[in-house]
Amino acid sequence: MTEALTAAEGDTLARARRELWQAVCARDEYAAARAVFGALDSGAGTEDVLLDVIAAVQREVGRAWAENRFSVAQEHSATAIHDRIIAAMAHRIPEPSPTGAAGTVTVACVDGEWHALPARLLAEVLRGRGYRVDFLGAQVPTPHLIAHLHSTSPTAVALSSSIPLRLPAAHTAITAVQALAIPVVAGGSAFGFDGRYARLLGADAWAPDARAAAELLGRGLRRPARGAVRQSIEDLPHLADQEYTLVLRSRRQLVKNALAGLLERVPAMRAYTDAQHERTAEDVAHVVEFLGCALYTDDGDLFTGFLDWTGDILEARRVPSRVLDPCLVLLEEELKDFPRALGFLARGRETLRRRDARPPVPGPDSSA
Ligand code: B12
Repeated sequence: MTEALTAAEGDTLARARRELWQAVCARDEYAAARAVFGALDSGAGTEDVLLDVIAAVQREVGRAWAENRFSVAQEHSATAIHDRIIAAMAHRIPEPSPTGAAGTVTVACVDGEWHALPARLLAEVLRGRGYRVDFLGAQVPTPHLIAHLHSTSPTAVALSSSIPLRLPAAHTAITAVQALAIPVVAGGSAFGFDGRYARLLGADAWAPDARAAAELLGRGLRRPARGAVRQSIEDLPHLADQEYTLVLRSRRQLVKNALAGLLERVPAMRAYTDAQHERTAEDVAHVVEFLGCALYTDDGDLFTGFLDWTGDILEARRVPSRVLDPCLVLLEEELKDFPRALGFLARGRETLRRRDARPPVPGPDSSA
């Protein structure tokens, strides 16, 4: 929230947040538009409405889904409403000059990244600050991004990613854009709450949110030297052990073997419905992918953080997080010659054990 916000503006934004939340819960796009445009008509700033109303409600949507209060369809509906409201707001902002008084910024999501809304919010904030924004949206394949930049030569590229699984693709994009002597600012939750993965992958800058990104771009970014593409291994020497490459190459077989092993060792699975089998397959694939990502970054926290997050999601759906343990055991057996992977899997199992040992949270009907 901006410090300069007056109490009246704060009230306006708090009211808009409440009304927008109610509107998306009711899947009522007209009420959502009234909440947002009402706040703007009462004098709230566009940037504050984008970040302190829409982004705040969108994060609440994420929490509601994680806690099993919102279905996937409700989350999709809320996101779609926000998307359309942001588009309608965009056309109330005066058009920046053709070159952009402050410069041109290409805003793109990393290859494979579907979370376009955080990038869209950033794009609108930058437009409001006088930048000409070239918004490329979700999952932009790196070769297409590079071909595009050859003809557009922006002042900077803002790369967005929300899910850490996209970090290897982000690395490829960062180094390829920098080879064109265009600086890259990275952002979105994939890069870590403190930007640690943006630094690890050699981005020129990182910002935690759209306001900080605009301020950072306003101070100017140094152009990287034009030259050859840096190889991943130059930034990440641990990749020399090939563990990441081998796990990546065999990931389909790893998932298949883990699922077969689970069927053998977890008798309850034999009674699973097709939908339960499908969800288990998704969870196992996710475990393998996050393990691969931890190997890429050599960061065990990335794997244990994922297990903690999955544990919360499962427990909100009344499934104990310890159901993940047999999958980690099977992967330990499959990856017995991979010391880094074994270290991450051991830490992962410890995370699950610690979760299991926690005292149960009293439910609403608890008499304690
Ligand atoms: C909407 C949504 C989706 C939609 C996205 C639609 C769209 N058009 O964007 C869909 C349905 C596609 C989706 C899919 C998935 N999602 Co999703 N999704 C979300 C949700 C609910 C909201 C995302 C959002 O818009 N956030 C709001 C904005 C405001 O977020 P923000 O990060 O704070 O943005 C600010 C900064 O990050 C910054 N910023 C953003 N980009 C940039 C770039 C630069 C350069 C800079 C400087 C700054 C910057 O500025 C923004 C504004 O200040 C989040 C929950 C959440 N809390 O975010 C989950 C979430 C991100 N999704 C998640 C997951 C797991 C998935 C799936 C894997 C689900 C699945 N099993 O299929 C897939 C993955 C898809 C993929 N390959 O990318 C998890 C990720 C967990 C994790 N361990 O990382 C989350 C956190 C859900 C949760 N609560 O657990 N998702």
